[in-house]
Amino acid sequence: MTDKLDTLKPEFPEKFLWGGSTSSWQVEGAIEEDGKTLSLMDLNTRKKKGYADDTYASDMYHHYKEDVKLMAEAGMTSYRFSIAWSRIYPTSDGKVNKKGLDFYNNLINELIKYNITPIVTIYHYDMPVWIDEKYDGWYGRGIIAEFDKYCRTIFREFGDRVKYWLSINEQNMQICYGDWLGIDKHPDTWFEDKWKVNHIMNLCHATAVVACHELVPDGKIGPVPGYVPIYPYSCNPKDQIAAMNAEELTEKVWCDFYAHREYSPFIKKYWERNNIDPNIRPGDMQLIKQARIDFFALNCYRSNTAKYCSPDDKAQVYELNKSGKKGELKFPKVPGMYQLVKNPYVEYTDWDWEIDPISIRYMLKYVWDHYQLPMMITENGYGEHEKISKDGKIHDPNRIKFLREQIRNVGLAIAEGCPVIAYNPWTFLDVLSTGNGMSKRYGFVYVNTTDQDKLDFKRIPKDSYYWYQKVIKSNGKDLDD
Ligand code: BGP
Repeated sequence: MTDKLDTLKPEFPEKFLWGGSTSSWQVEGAIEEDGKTLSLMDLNTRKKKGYADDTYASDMYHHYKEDVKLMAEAGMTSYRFSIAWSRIYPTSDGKVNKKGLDFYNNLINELIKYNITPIVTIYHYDMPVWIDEKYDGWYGRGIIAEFDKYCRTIFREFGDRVKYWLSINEQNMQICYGDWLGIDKHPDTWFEDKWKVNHIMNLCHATAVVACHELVPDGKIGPVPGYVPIYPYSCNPKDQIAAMNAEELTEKVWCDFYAHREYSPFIKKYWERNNIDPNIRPGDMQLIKQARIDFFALNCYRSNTAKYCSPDDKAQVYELNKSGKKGELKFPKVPGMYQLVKNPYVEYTDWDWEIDPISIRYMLKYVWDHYQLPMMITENGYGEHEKISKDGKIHDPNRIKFLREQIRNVGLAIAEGCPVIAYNPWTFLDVLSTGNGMSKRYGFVYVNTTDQDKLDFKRIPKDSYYWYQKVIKSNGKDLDD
């Protein structure tokens, strides 16, 4: 395993933040309570057969005090969560919803009471329906001014206590897998449209960065790419170029943009070759140039492996495993660029995700080498089908094994000189999975609700909760069971 790879020992700095991560639509519930209106995610989860809808999710809206207490008892020193835009601005009339602000003020105050540092995502997939109807969502430039207004409101309201801000969750994944994450409205033209949508997202990211630095004293802000390190399948030089192509088109294009505040030569040439016009207008690049990020927040669950794909090959879209039965995932083929393939050196989860703890170390080293910015882990975790055992407990040895090796590799990256501020695995408590509702659980704490039955939302700490408590107490030194 990884500890035999070399003689290094994992290290974690003093005051390292040990936390957990969630997002509003996956955890809160109360989707039409206290003035909140619906988001597209609220509508989507209802449409997907077999998935729990998020009317209740984990009902954190009503359990937040109990949940924060559990975080504190675990010893957590950070909590990464997102704000639901449609709780703050529920309609197009421009009026802020006081009760929405109250909910997040109360949550933040509760965290501060226990010395838990809030890390707040501004946007985590939950587009307000009214924005979509009025401006065509991410397709129209009208969203930019509304996003700016929303950001300024939350920075003014919470910026005295929230110093770490995250702009848009996994923008790269939203663009790469637009159909899955619900932003691709016209599949026939998505190949070109996605770069226009991406540019609008970039402008929103930039307004958030600029406004944060203007309004939050000592505020720091960064993007949250979804990061899947790509290995070449073999030492065939063609596989190496394929891996670099895959890396560019799924993550590097975004990371380069955030760090350098301009589009990379790679993507400009790609647009040129493919006759793509991302619709960059006068003034756009000036705004982008001002958006100097403070750190990278990184979500990392797995790795991918890339192989040469001939230009004459047939294209295949990425079909994710939506059932949790091994073997359903179909890897993509992008003729002339790359294809992804199974990695014979790693094991796979029931959802065909690579179990590869070294990937997180690789990512931290890669991002540090390329951009020299501090980093924090905002997602990393192990999804599993889970039930309460006969003894009333939840035994999750696979999660402990997975996280232990991931944490060890974060510590090894730190020992090699990578500045990492925080580790916030997905998730603190069971939340709705983006693809699989409550059938795919990630939490340290079990929430008693299923896709079929609402039940009582009772919180039951799993074995991994007590294990993580020890890890935190020893500042990452004690990783054993
Ligand atoms: C990330 C998202 C999260 C979360 C996680 C796990 O990409 O930011 O919102 O859902 O993936 O994915 P899933 O729930 O599909 O297993």
